[in-house]
Amino acid sequence: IRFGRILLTGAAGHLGREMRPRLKACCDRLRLSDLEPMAPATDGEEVIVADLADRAAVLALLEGVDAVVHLGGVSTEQSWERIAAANIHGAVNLYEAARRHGVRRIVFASSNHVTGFYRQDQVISPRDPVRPDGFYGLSKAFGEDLAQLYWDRFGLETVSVRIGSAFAAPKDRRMLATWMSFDDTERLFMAALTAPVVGHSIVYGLSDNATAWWDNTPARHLGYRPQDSSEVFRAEVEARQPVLDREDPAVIHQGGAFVRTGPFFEEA
Ligand code: NAI
Ligand code: 15L
Repeated sequence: IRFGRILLTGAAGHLGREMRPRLKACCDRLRLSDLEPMAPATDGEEVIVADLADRAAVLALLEGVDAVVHLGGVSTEQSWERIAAANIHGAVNLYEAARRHGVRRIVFASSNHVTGFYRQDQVISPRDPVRPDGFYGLSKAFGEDLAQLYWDRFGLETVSVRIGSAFAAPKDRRMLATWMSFDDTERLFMAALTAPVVGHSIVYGLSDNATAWWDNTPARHLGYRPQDSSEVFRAEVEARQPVLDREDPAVIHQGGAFVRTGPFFEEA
């Protein structure tokens, strides 16, 4: 499948920069947007600086768009005000603009922090109840509910990808379970964009890691087949982090350090 115009939000970010050339390869025009400056547009690209919290700007941004890969937003635990502006108001602005412009499908970068308070000895699936580990995870849970609402009421399809840790390599022992390579991220986004019927589907974003806490069976219809594994990094990662404090909530829970960081603690 080749797309007409895809909108990539969060294009100045870490994952956005990685996905830019990969998405460009599957569409005629790639519209790139972020709050921050981006590399200038090349052939077939459009670059638009916009704040997701700005309703009018987001309405204009979605004009002529066929599908969206929505990576834009606050990506860590920060003040509620910043999270609410980008991930709550920004998400509502995006979905409402997408509905008004007849966009068919959105791939939403949700996060494993939607279920960060499950323990690392539990294997969960997208059907288990959410257990956000902070305001950030809570805002992503809101984004998933928003996607469900826009599917149920308006037939706007979404794949919510609860990304684990999408980095060049796992940074610590936890990420041996949560890691998703950039190539697998591309495979998962492509599967989410092209699967014939998705409604609102939720899938965890991880590679074919030897240890994993997430069972993606309910999302098998997407046809995502990860090709990479964190196992090649295990020896090096375990040597770098030889001892784990088993009393530490960050070691016990799937969300890692997110379960004990954030504005709650800054105010204490
Ligand atoms: P990032 O923080 O590098 O990129 C996010 C981008 O969104 C930034 O360029 C930022 O300027 C932009 N942004 C923030 N607020 C905005 C606003 N109000 N209006 C317009 N743009 C705004 O994060 P990263 O790692 O690239 O992640 C991309 C997405 O994937 C994020 O939504 C993040 O929550 C999600 N995610 C990423 C994971 C990872 O391992 N990289 C794991 C789980 C989720
Ligand atoms: C996320 O949601 C963050 O955006 C990312 O920076 C990582 O920390 C990731 O989760 C993770 O859980 O490793």
